[in-house]
Amino acid sequence: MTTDVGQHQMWVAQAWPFRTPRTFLTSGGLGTMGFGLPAAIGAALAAPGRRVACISGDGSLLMNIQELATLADHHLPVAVLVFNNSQLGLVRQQQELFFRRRYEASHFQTGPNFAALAESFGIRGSRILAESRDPLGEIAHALAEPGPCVIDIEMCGKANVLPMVPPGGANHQTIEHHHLATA
Ligand SMILES: Cc1ncc(C[n+]2csc(CCOP(=O)(O)OP(=O)(O)O)c2C)c(N)n1
Repeated sequence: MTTDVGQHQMWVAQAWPFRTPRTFLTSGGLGTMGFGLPAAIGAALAAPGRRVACISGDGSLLMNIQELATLADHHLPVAVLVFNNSQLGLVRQQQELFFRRRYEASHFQTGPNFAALAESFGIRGSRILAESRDPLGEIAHALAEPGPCVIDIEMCGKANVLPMVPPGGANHQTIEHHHLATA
């Protein structure tokens, strides 16, 4: 499992049931957007035959989207799941919680169709819409086929990742609930 940087990364860290050491490749600390896809390619090359998932955000994936060509060239079993909220979600969350909802440059007005973009690189692409009645089933269906794929998953743009440590704060100042942050 690899990730990029943002809300999707925190959700993976908080919710994915990791069982084996060294199976979570993520760019923490001074986290670098664009890390996820090349890291997934590296993981797939290092562990032949194993399925690798890269969970990314619509902002982060665009930072190294050209690596879809490398993925296609090597035809590696990497599934890129885009948590697509049409936002730089973690930036939006911080503007909401710590900057009195002064939103600036955190909402995308224009975003690509990542499934079509994948197809243009010769990689299978699919799209899960917010109205889907069976998103997990659709994701499982897309993952069932071998080879590389990009699954563009439309997300709610209002969700916040909690708990979180506020910028400049220490771990004992972790925010657990939304109302604490906005009080
Ligand atoms: C190269 C780089 N530029 C800027 C940042 C600062 N930054 C951290 S998270 C984030 C937003 C990430 O947005 P997205 O990839 O869409 O993920 P989301 O938070 O929506 O899940 C930004 C701009 C960074 N970590 N790396």
